[in-house]
Amino acid sequence: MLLQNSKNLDSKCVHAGIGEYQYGPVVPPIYQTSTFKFESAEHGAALFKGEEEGYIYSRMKNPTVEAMENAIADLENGYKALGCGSGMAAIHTVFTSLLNAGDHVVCSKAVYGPTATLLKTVIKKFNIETTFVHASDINEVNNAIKENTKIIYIETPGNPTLEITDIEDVAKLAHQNNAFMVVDNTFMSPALQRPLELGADVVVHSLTKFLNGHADVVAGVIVSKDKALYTTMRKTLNQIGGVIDPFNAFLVHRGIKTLSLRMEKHSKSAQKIAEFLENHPQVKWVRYPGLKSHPQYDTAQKQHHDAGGMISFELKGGLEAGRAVMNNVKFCQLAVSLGGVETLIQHPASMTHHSMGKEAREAAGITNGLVRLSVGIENVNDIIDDLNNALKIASELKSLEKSIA
Ligand code: LCS
Repeated sequence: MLLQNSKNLDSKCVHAGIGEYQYGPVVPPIYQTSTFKFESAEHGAALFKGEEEGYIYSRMKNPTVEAMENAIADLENGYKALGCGSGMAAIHTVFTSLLNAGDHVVCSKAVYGPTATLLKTVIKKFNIETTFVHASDINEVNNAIKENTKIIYIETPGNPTLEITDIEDVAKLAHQNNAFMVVDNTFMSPALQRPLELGADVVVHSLTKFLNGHADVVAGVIVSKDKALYTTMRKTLNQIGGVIDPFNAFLVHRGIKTLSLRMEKHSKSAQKIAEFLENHPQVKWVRYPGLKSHPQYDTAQKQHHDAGGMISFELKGGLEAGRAVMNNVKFCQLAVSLGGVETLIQHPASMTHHSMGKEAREAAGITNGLVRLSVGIENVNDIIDDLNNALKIASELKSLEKSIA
């Protein structure tokens, strides 16, 4: 059996996208070159005309980038993928490829802050309106659709509320209305959720997160279900120029080899931490797709292979108590981004989702007290002990305040 032919995800992660190279390396070489020599003037002309396959210039195509793209397309079960310079570059390329002036977008309220801001600012400038909905409610999505709706864009689970959308149901609705269904699959990765298999047309990722997994790259990807969508977006990306570079593509491809292993560990630890938080007297609520208390637990069970590494919670003391915890963790690190091997904690209202504005945050369910945790692959007891300790300090500070007052 060819290594690439295994249907098992853990094998796919190790071997996907790897081709044959000069000298037989088991790892794709880094083709750190901006341009490629032609055999002759006629050869160069044939490449530009598309009469022959080959490499011309690294904004258009590069073998190291292509290897990583093939790996992700294989994992997502898509036609082909396009590596981008960041997750935002990928999202921007999708919008500018598929939308025309006068079109309309339906977007879930639970999205990464800058995604909403991109639609409300840059995309809006081209006379394209967006309606934001709670996409977990299919009726809300249905009611928002207009004659000119061209894209239904969802992030599931959404950042940072972890609101979950039924991909299959929304994809059906999109297609009944001649719209494209685009899913940001960053929080789950193809190891835990494959939207194209559930009817989506396009998947985007911030590769900065779980797919790379090591907090050392900023990159993105677009995976298309068919050739027509891929060709359209490839042309746009080539014109916009927001491509990934070969070294970052190499690092992402290397990260993917351990994706299945990492996602298993992230999920196992996050489940334990979510249960610890849910049982802690100072915690007001916890959102985690693996908890029965999650409002869309049944949808999660249907479309996730495991529950992932992201948790959101709020303490009884709200913002002040949350800040006290963030300022007193010693093992978890206070930083934005997510999906790396190290545990990170952050405050969406004042950090990742600040650009959305208070009103949009409140509508999306991002309370001022919400704290987000990206669970790493360290020993879970170290993470729990750290949180427990920070929660204790936070409650002592509160009681001190009370005694002074
Ligand atoms: N999509 C999701 C779901 C994200 O969480 C992010 C970044 C992006 C797209 C954009 O990707 P980038 O351009 O950064 O590669 N999310 C971040 C976060 O929650 N904290 O810092 C970045």
